[in-house]
Amino acid sequence: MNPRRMASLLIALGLVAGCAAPGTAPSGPQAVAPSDRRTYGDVIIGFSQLGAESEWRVANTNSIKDTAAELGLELRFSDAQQKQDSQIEAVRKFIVQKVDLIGLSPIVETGWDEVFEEARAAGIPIILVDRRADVPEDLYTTYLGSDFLEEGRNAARALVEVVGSQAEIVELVGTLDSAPANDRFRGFREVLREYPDLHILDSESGDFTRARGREVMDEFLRRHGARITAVYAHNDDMAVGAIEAITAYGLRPGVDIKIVSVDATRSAFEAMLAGTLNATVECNPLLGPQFFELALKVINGEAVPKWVPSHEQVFFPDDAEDILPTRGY
Ligand code: GYE
Repeated sequence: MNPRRMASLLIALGLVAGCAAPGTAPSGPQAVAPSDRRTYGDVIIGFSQLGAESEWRVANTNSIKDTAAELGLELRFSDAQQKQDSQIEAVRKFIVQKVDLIGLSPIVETGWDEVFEEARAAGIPIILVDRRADVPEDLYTTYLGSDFLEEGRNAARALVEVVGSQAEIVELVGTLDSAPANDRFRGFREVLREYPDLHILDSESGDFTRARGREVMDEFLRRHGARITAVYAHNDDMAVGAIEAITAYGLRPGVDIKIVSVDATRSAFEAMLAGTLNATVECNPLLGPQFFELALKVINGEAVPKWVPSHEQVFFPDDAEDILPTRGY
């Protein structure tokens, strides 16, 4: 095993260990008698998706819709197009429609208490999918999603692998007040504390989109020019935008400016093969099967853990050729 692969494996193991974190106590109402058990064919599930801002999100939506179709269950799907108000409206509609359970991927962490209380008063359980909401734990049944803090730490560890212990970093932050942006920001800094010569020169939101990633990177280059030696992007779409900006500026992405990002989409593997991206931290969007399995358990009153974390890895260019053909997103 080459040293890169070994490092990648160790990082992945660290991530798995990091997943045994808080809030794993089982929760759930009384289990129903076996004869009354519901099956996929007779439940209605509402899902409020936050938007379609990234490749990750498109894969996530497809996973939810395709799995529902395979299982033969009725899915009411709503796309909020990046607006929290539309998500709140969708949840209220699902309550009126008396769906059996609501899945929600909250665009931001705060501002959910009232509508979650309404769902609880109507006896409709909520499962948080992908992103957490900052509400009391009894207002949702479980959270299915990644350990974003660990992803931030892994991005920093990967950056150290790539640049050594010295760099002038600019950071493309995800959507402000979203759980992944908050945690990827914090986790990265936790590890950076051990490296006094890794400096964050600048940090700004690119809203998880390729277009904004490019604009913000243009701005960083105007401000700091060739002083920048590394980019940390909170997702691959913004990293791809940054690659475009760096190329247009006349520097070589992946060479003059090293880049580490999060998600591990097909575009990230393609960029690593082209030599323009130096590492990507996996964040798994294919949550459909796990979500509906959890949903049915909850509807049938079975206990589920308070957090179901996804298992994820870190990939470097050495891995790209082997992994790209197997990538499902
Ligand atoms: O990393 C990013 C997307 O919430 C984990 O949202 C998700 C993030 C993902 O737009 O690409």
